[in-house]
Amino acid sequence: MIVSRRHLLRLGGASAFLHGANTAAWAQVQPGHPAAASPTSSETEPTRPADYTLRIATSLVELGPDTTVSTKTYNGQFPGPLLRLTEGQRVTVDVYNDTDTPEQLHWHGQFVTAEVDGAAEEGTPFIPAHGMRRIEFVPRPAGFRFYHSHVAAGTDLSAGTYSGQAGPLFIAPRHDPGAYDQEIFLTLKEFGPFLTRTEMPVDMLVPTDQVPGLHEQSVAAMKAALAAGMNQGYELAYNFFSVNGRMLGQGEPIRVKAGERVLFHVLNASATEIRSLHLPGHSFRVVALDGNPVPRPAEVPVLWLGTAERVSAIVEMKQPGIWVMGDLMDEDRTRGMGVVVEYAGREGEPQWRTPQPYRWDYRRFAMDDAKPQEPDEIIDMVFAARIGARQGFDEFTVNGVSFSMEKMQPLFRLTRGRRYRLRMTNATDDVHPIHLHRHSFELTAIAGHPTGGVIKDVAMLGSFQTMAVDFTADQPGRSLFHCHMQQHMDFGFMALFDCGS
Ligand SMILES: [Cu+2]
Repeated sequence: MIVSRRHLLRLGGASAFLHGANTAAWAQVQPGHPAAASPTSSETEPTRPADYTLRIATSLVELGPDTTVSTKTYNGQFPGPLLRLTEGQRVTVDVYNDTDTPEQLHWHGQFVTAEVDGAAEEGTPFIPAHGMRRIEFVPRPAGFRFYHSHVAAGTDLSAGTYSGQAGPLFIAPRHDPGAYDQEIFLTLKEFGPFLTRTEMPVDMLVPTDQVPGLHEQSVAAMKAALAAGMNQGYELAYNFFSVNGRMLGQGEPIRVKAGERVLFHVLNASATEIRSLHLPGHSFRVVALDGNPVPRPAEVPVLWLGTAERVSAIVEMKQPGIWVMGDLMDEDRTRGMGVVVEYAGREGEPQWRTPQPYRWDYRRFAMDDAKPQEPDEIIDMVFAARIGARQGFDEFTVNGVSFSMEKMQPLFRLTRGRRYRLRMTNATDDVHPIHLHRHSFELTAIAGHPTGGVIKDVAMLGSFQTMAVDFTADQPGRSLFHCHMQQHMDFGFMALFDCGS
């Protein structure tokens, strides 16, 4: 999805090509829903069209001339249409579900009500199979967000974020910095998932300090499980790799001119994978993480993004040529995880050069003398795994509790207005991109090192490491906390915060 600013202005935003679906399905708007209660809804203006219409259906995605996959998408395309909203300006969205299974559409990174957020665990009604929901919300905060399916997939590798249900969403701030020539959205995504027992460990975070003893405990637990006849839990692997739904070399290149400043909004829409991005001969000046401006923009040679993370970075185009911008993992990049960057007037084969190893450190973008305010309360959380314990998958626990989709019991009670610190310990050997719904949080310690000023909604917690994040409980109702890797959340790695009504 490559959209110049002028082009967007001409279209009047994405809505110009999203209008048009009928709104006759009013009767299916659920009672008690804000749209149903609103005086401008069905009773007075039954034909008022929605600002946006999203339609969930199984469709074909042509990753390349010889490779087409069948998957559930929004509006028959992958990624879903870029939604450009304005902070504070209420929107109405009709979501139609043309599939045989109920769906949830999650507005990732936004401060919306539990009724709208798109998580059954919080109480959001499902979009019924062959039905629709009209939802209404006030977009905020400004920045790069996204929307995606939020149903449990379990062993169904066609469901949830394994499918093509993901799309970028940008909430325009009231004051646009405007210091760039082109703005380009990149959605990184694999298709064709399958299960394996081979794990590809990714070791790319700093600081590297681990909690003493946890690694040894994990090795001992694995040995005991194997001795008891258990198998190592399933891991996800993929057949196809793409940027904006196209394998490397199969889509339109990104066309640039020497001297241009290009603002990239990169979304890792993978169901389970950590992704990286490098453009040989160039560096990324990271200006925002998860859509939130960082206190200290900094240049890095490589971007690393956990599942559902976003990075906004400006690249100064000063190495004319034809380049591969792609993932560091050779196998994944050559099979599609990349996109060609083409300077005007240049020709030839796209060039790739492997950079020096580069470790990702959120503190690079933090305040120099970070002194986060003391929270009102500290919540300790320990994440652990039971090897291969559920349907051959590892079962995850938060403070000893594996989340039950049947009971949906809140594990933590919050008091509105109080500031909380989640002090997390990862007792597993995986990196977990932890995510809190309906709030942003501030990174306040990474592996025991204090930090401050970086505001996110997903953050990678390293294996056997600790991390602390602070947030203010300013959203009534339930907010879901979970690891964003689909198989981890499906097999227990979720917890509900209840902030009353
Ligand atoms: Cu996880």
